[in-house]
Amino acid sequence: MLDSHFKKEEFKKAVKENVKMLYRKTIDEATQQQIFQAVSLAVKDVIIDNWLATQKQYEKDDPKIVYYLSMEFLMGRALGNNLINLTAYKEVKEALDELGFDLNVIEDQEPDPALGNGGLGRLAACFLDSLATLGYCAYGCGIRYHYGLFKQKIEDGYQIEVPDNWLKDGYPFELRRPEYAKEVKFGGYVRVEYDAATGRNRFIQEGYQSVMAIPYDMPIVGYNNKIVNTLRIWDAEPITDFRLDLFDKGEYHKAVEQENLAKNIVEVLYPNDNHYAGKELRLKQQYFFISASIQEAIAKFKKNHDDLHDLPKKVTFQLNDTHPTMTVAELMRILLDEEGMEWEEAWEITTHTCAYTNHTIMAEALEKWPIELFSKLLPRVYQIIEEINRRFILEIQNKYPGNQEKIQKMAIIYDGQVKMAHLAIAGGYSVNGVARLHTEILEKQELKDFYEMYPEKFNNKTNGITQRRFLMHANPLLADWITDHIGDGWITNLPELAKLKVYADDKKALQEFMNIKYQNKVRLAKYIQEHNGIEVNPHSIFDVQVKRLHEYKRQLMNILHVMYLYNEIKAHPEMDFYPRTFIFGAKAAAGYRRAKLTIKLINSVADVINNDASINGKLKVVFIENYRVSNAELIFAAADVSEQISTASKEASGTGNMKFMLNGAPTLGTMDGANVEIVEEVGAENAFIFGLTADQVINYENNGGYDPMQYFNNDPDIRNVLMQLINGTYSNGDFNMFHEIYDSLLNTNCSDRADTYFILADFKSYAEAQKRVEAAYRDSEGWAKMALLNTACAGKFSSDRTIQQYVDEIWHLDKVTIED
Ligand code: H2P
Repeated sequence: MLDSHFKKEEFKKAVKENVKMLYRKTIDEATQQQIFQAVSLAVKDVIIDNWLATQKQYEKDDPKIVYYLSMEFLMGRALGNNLINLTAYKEVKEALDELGFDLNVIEDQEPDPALGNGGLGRLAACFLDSLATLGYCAYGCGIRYHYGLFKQKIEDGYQIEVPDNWLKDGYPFELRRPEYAKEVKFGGYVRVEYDAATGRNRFIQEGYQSVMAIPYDMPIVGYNNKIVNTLRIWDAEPITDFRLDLFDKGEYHKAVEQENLAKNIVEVLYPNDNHYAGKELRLKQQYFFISASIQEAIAKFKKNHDDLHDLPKKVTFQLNDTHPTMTVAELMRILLDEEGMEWEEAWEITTHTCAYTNHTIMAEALEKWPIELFSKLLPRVYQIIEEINRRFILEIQNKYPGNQEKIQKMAIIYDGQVKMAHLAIAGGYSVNGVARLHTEILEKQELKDFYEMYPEKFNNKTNGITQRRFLMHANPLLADWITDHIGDGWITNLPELAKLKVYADDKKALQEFMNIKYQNKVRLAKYIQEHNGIEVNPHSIFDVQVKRLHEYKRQLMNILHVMYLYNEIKAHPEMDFYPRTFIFGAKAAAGYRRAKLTIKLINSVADVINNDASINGKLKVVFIENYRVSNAELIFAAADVSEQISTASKEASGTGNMKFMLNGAPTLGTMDGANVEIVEEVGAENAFIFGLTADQVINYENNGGYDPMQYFNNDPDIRNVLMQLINGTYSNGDFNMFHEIYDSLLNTNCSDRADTYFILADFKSYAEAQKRVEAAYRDSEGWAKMALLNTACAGKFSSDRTIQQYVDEIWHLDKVTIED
């Protein structure tokens, strides 16, 4: 299956040569990091041949291109994944063995490129994998942040953020492409000039500052098909290192400013997904990468097409959330100002080229930029948005004559703010949600007015994940076992997993399946021992919640329930209790106080429980430090129970839920996001569902009537647990430490509605579902069957399926195969 020139002996030779060339060392003298670099370079060499061949094929076939525009790409490590997709993993492992190295250890040398916060960025990464594997021409476009998402350290139970200098040793899988550099302009003013020749005004931006956007390309290797696509991330450099002309004119200050602009703009990823903070630098980042990406896309199009009116036939810009919405205005600017088009024709092209994905209904995420900030930073782009808005309001008036309320609710510019979601909807041809329930909520609730106006634009694309990373790479034992039983078709056609269903009553198969789970639990237990110094029992139930820390995801409900269980065990020492290990992993946005306090609470509860010898290790709590793609892979493979417990209606889709399912962990969750579809696939009897429905939550939100105090007053278990937040049980007698959390639930002195996320309303039904989990786990054969059926029914949740739906229903791309 390997490229013929990718032979073991040659590969070993290449590694040795690379070590020599890069470090003037022999292989025995090199550090593991140096070996990683040398191995990666040898792998890159193979990739580059395929990359070239892919480019040639694209030039020949001229397929339609999708540009996936995203502020975030949470790629995770590339070496192992590239080897998997080159179908060279086992061979390279052997080759390295022969050289005396362990591939796993070498892989661990790679920094996790963490250019994203959570699900949104990881989805983008899975999509790139599927696009390449399915043979579609796609570019990911983003930012080459010098610092990715912070590294999390836990000190005294608190999260400490440490900068993630992922580029410090050099990243072997990137390629600097200065030949495609683009200038991006900020600030200044717009001079209008009448052009007698055309009879039109020309708009010229003057007095601006600018930076050069320099692309770095990363290869995206398709699975076993020789296709290599490109993730293009933009770095910023000053136009000239030292603007002597300005310096001479005494404008030293300006020259330095320009240099600083370049330095700051790509310095760091905002660690605040789902939360709009209104920072000027963030707006600069957005325009920076969008302007560079769109300029480059147009330049590329013009290289082999004469008529820009054909752009929608050949190009689609997919906007990953509203962060890249500037695309609409920037494309208009290029078509109007640089290509000399009339408004109507430019608008026609733009609205057939841009498409928008919504990832959340959380109001805090809605991007609204103050017009002063916006118009000062992007004067020409702002003018264009004003004109888009003027025309859009006319359209609304036309459709709803005299209806002022519609204008208030739908205008792009209103109340001194530019509303990015409205621009994205008006300026594109598609709006999609990321799970069926989420799309329904968008249509009926959040974006109702827009849905009524443009029903044809709305559609659903339920998220997916790539099985190449989250099964093949993450769980090689299970991957091999599956292939032994049903062949390897599942690697590119995940629904084939359904063939496993025939083993649901096969005792031997079930035992093998659970034995693999056990080995993965041992692997994770070792990691926990090494990283947390906590010993966990691999025979206990591994109950896992890993995801960004946010109140709506309700890590708090989980830990409150652990406190409740602990109370139960203490009160009834004789109680038959199946040993449990509750595992958490989560980063909290640096400025999100309550989320950070929840981390402290989890760690404090862990401290008390893990050190209480009287409970004989029946309960353990582990907070895994620095949750990220690489340790996620270990965690998913080892989980028994998948905690997906968001307040119904709040989690747009979730993708972790799919990764757990694929690895044979049943869902303990609410009917939220893609959980609904997971239950539909696997059957309600193979999941543990509890809690308010989305309709019930929305009803409370719209009509009131929820009173958490009632639960506090009427339920002694709940009261007991909440009192422990303020009586020092978990804070060495400090009554104040967790008071804020207590207040947030009961509103004794806090301003927002008490218990915004309905934790007390769902608590008992959650605890009851947890009891069902325990009972089910005791029946080991029944559990094994349930676990296996989860894997067998995960076929729908491949990002290959998601991407094929985007292609069929939104993008209409052409499939490409590489001719030998
Ligand atoms: C978000 C949503 C998830 C969704 C993901 C990808 C923003 O991710 O909340 O429900 O699955 O996008 O569409 P996250 O919360 O994990 O950062």
